[in-house]
Amino acid sequence: MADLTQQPIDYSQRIPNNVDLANDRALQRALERWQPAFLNWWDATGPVNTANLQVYLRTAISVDRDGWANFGYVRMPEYRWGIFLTPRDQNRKIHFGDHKDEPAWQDVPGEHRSPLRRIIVTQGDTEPASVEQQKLLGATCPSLYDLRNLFQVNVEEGRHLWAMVYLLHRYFGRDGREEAEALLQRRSGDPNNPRILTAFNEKTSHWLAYFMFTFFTDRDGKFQLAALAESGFDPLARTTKFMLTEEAHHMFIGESGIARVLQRTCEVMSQHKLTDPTQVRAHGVIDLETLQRFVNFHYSVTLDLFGSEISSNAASFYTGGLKGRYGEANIGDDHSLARDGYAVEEIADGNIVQRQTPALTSLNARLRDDYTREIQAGMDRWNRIPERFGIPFRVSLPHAGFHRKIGNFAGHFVNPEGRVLSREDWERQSPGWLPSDDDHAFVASLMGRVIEPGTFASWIAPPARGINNLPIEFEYVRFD
Ligand code: BYC
Repeated sequence: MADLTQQPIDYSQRIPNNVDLANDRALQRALERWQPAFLNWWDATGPVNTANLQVYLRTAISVDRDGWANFGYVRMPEYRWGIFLTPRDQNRKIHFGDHKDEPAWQDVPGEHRSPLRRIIVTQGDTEPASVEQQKLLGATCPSLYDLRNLFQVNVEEGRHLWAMVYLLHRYFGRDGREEAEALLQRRSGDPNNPRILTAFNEKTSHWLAYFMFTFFTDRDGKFQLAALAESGFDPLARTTKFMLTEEAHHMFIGESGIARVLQRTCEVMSQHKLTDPTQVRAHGVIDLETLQRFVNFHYSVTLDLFGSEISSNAASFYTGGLKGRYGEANIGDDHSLARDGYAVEEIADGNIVQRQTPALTSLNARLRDDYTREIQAGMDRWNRIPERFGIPFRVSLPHAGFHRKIGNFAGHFVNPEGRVLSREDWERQSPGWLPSDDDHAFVASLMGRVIEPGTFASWIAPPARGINNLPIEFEYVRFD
């Protein structure tokens, strides 16, 4: 039986935590110096005009599987960002790579210091980036329910930044502190000091993009965090495990958000017997063709977040015991991958072909394929909506090679069906596959600020139920 030691979350401290911060004065002081910089960053780049709002938010009160969340009204700047790790299992072993069966590390092994720091910084960088991307959305919320969910995501992404900053300060000395500062200095979309990964420099300028982002990109977060939750570096595994419990709600917002858009569009199409997208738009809802173009964009941009299909970085993260596979513990092999292969697609002589590659170097491709399976399942659920209305349209995923900037397909022109095109053909046809300025302008024109409790914008159906079993018309945000 594993011996689980756990500190309860201590909210009496300036930085709530369950890592016994009070007993490490130097670390506590360093983090207390970082805290005002974080709050300044939140003020400058977090959700606008929220200082006086009271939002019905959940806050972590325990890291137990059941009931970690406490719901109540919180003034946004008074949200208690803190440091929460799942309990330590004293007997935990590394279960893959060259260090398999050795006890999990409680400190950073010197040889793995630099790649670990890099993984933690890359992960940490995405969290504030997403808050920056979503900064203006509150001004055009389709309902109080949605506004509350947006702010819940924003504060939790802020907390995920804290999670990575704790690791940097606690385990990486001066370099870690410098990286923690740099995390507050880079800005999404800033050409002079951008966020690290491309998708986090794209704009999230309206709620359709936001729902797509939470469906597609937050789910990359889930898969990357799950791979890090396997890490031999135990503090990283424990902190990402707790982050995953928060991530589920973010992905729910995306999946249910798009489902509600589909529902509303299909209602209008069916009621007025419409198929022509121009007519659908004239009724103030988002036509299915536009929705498909946004799917094409967000899926392809998110696939780039998995890195190159073939990556020696990924191989050495695995053999080093730093980053595992999705569901590593449940995979029935020897967890070394030394002799295994994996089929990866690439382009040869103008065609997409499958090539057997070493399983170790194709770990990014494998994680991406695991991700795609889950995304496809979500889309199958979406497609039940037009089916119920007798509408033949089905949303579909473009081929993995479509519109890619990283990996085997970068520099090639692949259509959504997976056919390799010439540059000229791509330039002629691709405007029909990706959201145009006009699509963005149309979607933006539908956005307005709906803040009457229980009321929803015309382009989106209400959710099936409210938050924490409360009615849909509950006052989720108070404007005092
Ligand atoms: N953009 O060997 P490669 C989340 C660079 S989302 C720009 O293919 P590797 C969240 C790469 O740095 C999850 N550059 O890649 C969601 C390298 O550069 P150098 C975030 C890129 O290292 C929503 C070169 O290309 N977490 O949590 O195997 C809201 C070749 O790299 C990109 C993580 O990503 C790109 N997309 O894998 C909030 C986990 N991709 O060294 C939050 C931590 C690659 O040649 N990160 N490059 O200069 C990792 O595990 C790895 O860094 C990656 C890349 C999987 C991202």
